[in-house]
Amino acid sequence: MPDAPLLTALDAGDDRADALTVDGRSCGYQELLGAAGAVARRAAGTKALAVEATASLETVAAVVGGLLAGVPVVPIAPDAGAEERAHVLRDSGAEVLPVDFAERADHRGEPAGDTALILYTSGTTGPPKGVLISRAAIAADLDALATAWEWTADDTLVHGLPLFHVHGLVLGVLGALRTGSRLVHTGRPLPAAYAAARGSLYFGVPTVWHRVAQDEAAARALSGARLLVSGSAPLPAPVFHALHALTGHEPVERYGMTETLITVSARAAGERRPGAVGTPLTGVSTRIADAVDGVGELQLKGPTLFDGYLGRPEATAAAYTDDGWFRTGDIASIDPDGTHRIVGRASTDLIKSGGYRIGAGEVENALLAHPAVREAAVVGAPHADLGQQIVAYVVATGVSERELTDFVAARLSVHKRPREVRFLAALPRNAMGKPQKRLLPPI
Ligand code: MLC
Ligand code: AMP
Repeated sequence: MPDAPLLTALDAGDDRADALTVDGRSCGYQELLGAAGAVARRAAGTKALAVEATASLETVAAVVGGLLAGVPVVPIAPDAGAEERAHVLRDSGAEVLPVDFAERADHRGEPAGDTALILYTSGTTGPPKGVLISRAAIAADLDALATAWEWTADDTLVHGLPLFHVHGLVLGVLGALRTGSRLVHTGRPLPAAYAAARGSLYFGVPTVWHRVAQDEAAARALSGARLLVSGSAPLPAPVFHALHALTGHEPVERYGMTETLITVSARAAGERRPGAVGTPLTGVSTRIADAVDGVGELQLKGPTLFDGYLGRPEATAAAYTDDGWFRTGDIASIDPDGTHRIVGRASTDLIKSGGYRIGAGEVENALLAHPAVREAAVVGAPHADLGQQIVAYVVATGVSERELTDFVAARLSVHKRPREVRFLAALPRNAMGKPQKRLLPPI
């Protein structure tokens, strides 16, 4: 498996001029290979390739170029602030290289490099960690998903998700280049753009599906699709039902993580239950640990798992049980017929907002870097559109909510900014002086 090429469709010789459309610009596989070849030549021999992951053909060419060169690709959120960007570049040693989509070079035949991607993702505390994702894991995941969703070269995949995470990049770009399906990336995941693309297979996070369900004309236009897929956060049952009513499709929900890729999914040919994420993909084993009434931590084994956190052996070891299962930190149950349900997270310090994973500690540290802030506690509050929204409780004087929000947006990235800031005289603490988030005033 590691020696087999990852982007099999690219080598298959198909050259539809519009095999790929990103934010309104189209190209065929030969053009993409040429532009990627030019990137690969430049990247050859570097430690890792940093890619400014805008929604553009340049990003796709850069990622494919890194893969052709056998150099790990490190996508960076285009709105990443100075602090976050510096951390990712320092930690990975990745180089930023110019990408010109008009350049062409021949550089075919993927080498058998191990690490395809290093994706940075937040933990409960500290700065984001680099997740090492191998070619073999990506290939195994995409093949299992192609089977589960009956995803083929006859599909047109449509989405508008960011290209620096598993959902938009691994499934949404590499998936198309492995299965050979046409790809239409809409630039942003707007309901009207999804409707106009007339695809067969659609990907979205629950926030996107919530917005589609609120735009009746856009939703009805999706009735001609084959499959609507939701993931990255729990799809609320009302959104499931609204999509069904408007599009005629029950959405397929699937569950994943940066560290594991997608591991559990409903099937194209199977039942789709609101509030459930289906059954394990081919090769994936699951168990519920320390279950109370059948509910406990979901643990996993399988070929799609990561190769560790870059340079953090202790964090990698802590992510596994003594008997070798990956600890997801998600709380789940399994129905008698094997259908999995994700019912929550073990730690409230990992927030999911709009499908983005955000560590409370990272936002707290950013707030504490502001000279006016003495104390900070960050939580995820339930939110109808975003799933959770980031709320910051701060002890601070002489600074406005807007200033603090902008400070975090500029230092980390826009999606990590608190959407609401509450000023307190002091944080609630226990006798040991530790802040007690559950005693914070309700939002
Ligand atoms: C607002 N803006 C600011 C700002 N406040 N800009 C600078 N500073 C500030 N203080 C601007 C933004 O630049 C943007 O401008 C606009 O406000 C809206 O930005 P937003 O608030 O971030 O958009 P929002 O509507 O909240 O986004 C919703 C969303 C997004 C669904 C589009 O959350 C999203 O793309 N989510 C996908 C996340 C994802 O792919 N996760 C997958 C993880 S992988 P402008 O002008 O640009 O509008 C994974 C594994 C798995 O989980 O299982 O899949
Ligand atoms: P990330 O590392 O950004 O990929 O986030 C992974 C987390 O997203 C998981 O640990 C889950 O908490 C959450 N997640 C992904 N898909 C689903 C889903 N279908 N239902 C509920 N939670 C999900």
